[in-house]
Amino acid sequence: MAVTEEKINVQGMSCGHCTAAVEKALTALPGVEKAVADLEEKNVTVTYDPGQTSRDDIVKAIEEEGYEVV
Ligand SMILES: [Cu+2]
Repeated sequence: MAVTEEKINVQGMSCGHCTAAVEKALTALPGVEKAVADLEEKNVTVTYDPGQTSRDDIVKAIEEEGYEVV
């Protein structure tokens, strides 16, 4: 199965707990292999199978954690 890697800009992450929360929420989604949040760059790089999870699902999971996708 082909996976895709996408960098998503996230606003509101202010410490290591925030990046951990975002990473945890995303890796819990089906088809997400890897999620690496970068506090300084204010983004998260997600490696996922677009056949199982869409970008919209990812955005929704981030927003449900209380962060904003820009
Ligand atoms: Cu925090």
